[in-house]
Amino acid sequence: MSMVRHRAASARVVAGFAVAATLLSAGCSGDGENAASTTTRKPRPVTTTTTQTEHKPTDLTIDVSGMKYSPADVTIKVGETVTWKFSDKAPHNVQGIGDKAMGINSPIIDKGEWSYTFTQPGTYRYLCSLHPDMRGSITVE
Ligand SMILES: [Cu+2]
Repeated sequence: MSMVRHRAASARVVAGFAVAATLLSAGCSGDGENAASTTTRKPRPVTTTTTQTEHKPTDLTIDVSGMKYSPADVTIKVGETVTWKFSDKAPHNVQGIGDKAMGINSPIIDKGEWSYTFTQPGTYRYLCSLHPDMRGSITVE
């Protein structure tokens, strides 16, 4: 009896496998369940890894304060996400320069953050449209 309860609990841990396990135990209450229980253990590490990948908010943070972006010129890898953290007395934005950087276009932000994920290699220049002397570049390798 206690063995049956244990098997049900481990099936619930792996959500993706739970449906199959439930169907299996509904149709068969014999020794066949032991095989299902062994299989259930394998997906667990995979599920954990997926969760860690999703919890990747930013790869690089650029501070927007003192009327400048710092660091102003950075190099990242394809697929990485840059977050601009706005904390200046004046509001600013991040606006791409040229066709290539057209997708880079944040709202004007007083306090807060804005992120952009770079999926194509190249060099992207940007400025603050309110203070065009504020400039930066992202090189994506
Ligand atoms: Cu500005």
